[in-house]
Amino acid sequence: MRRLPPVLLEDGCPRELISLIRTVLAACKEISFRVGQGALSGVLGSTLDENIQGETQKKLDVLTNQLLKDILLESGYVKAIASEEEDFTVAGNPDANYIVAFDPLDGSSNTDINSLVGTIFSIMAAPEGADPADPSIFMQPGKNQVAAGYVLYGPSTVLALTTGKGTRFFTLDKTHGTFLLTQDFATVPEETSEFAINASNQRHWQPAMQNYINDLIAGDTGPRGRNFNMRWIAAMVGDVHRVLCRGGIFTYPTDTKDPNKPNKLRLLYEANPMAMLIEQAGGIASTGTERIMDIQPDAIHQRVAVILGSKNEVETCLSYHK
Ligand code: AFP
Repeated sequence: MRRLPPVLLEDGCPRELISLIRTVLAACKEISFRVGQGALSGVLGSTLDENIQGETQKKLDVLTNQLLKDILLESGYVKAIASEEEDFTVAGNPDANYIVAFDPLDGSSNTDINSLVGTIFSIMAAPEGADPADPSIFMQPGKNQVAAGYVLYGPSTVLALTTGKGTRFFTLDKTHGTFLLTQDFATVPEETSEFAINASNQRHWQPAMQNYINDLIAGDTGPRGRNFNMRWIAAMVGDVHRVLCRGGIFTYPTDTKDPNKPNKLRLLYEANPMAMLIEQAGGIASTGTERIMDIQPDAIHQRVAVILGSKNEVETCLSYHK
C-alpha cells in the first residue's frame, strides 16, 4: 500500500504543500477518533451558540474547528484561514505561501444520529506580500485552488484528495495513523440513474429544477424513458463521495424557502473543493448557469447553487435551465 507523501511527490507537488496537506490530515486523524467515540466522548449535542450562518453550533463543530485552526496556524505553513465556524478570516504566518478554507465538520446535524460527517478543505496560494489579516486574499475563483479534499468519517475514514493531477482516495490505517492509497484516479461515470436532492424543498425550487426532477421521478413512464433512484445523506461529503465512487447527480439548487438565503451551500469551503474533486474525476460542477470554479467570490461565507456529478446527466439537467 502506498502512502501519501511519495504519491504526491511523484506528482511534482511542492514539499511545502505536501507538509500543509499532512498538517490538515493530522487534525483529521484526531477528528476521526473523536467522531468515532460518539457518545463516549461527551461531545455530542449542541452548544448554546450560533455561528455567523445563524446555525446552532454542535459541540463537535466547535471542537473540530478549534483543532484545525490551532494545528494550521501553529504549523507556519498558512498565511490565513477561513472556516464555516469563524465569523471572519484568521491571520497566520505573514511569510507563508498558502491559505486554507475549510468546513471542519460538514453534515454536523448528522452527529447525533451516528450518520456520515466529514471535513472539507480548499487550499490556494496566498497572494505575494499580502496582509494575512486582509480577507480579500480569499476572494479567488475556485480554479485557483492548488489542492482540495475531504475526509469522510464513515465505517472507514477516507480521504479524497486532488492537487490537480486527478482525484485519489486514501484510507486511514487507524493502527499506524497513516493514510494509504486505496483508489488511484477515481472516475465519475458519465451516465447515471441516481440523483441526490432534498425533495422536501420541491415547491420552493425554480421551475427548471422542478421540471427536471419531475422527469426523473416519472421514470420509464415519462420523457426520460428509464427509472431513477434517489439518495439523500444530508451531508455533502457523503453524497459527493457516492458520486465519486459510482456516479450520480447531486444538487442543492436555488430555492425560495428563505428569501434572504436563496442558496444553502458555501462557495469557498464546500462548493469549490467539491467542484475541483469532481472535475478532476471527469465530472461537471455548475450553479445551473455557470461553472462553479469560475465564480469570482465577493464574501467568505458566500452561498451558491450546486449541481454536480456525472457529465451527461449534469448536462441534461443544465439543458432544462437554458
Ligand atoms: P450541516 O453541516 O448544518 O449539517 O449542513 C450540511 C449541508 O451544508 C450539506 O453538507 C448538506 O448537503 C446540506 O447542508 C443538507 O441540507 P438539508 O439539511 O437542508 O438537507
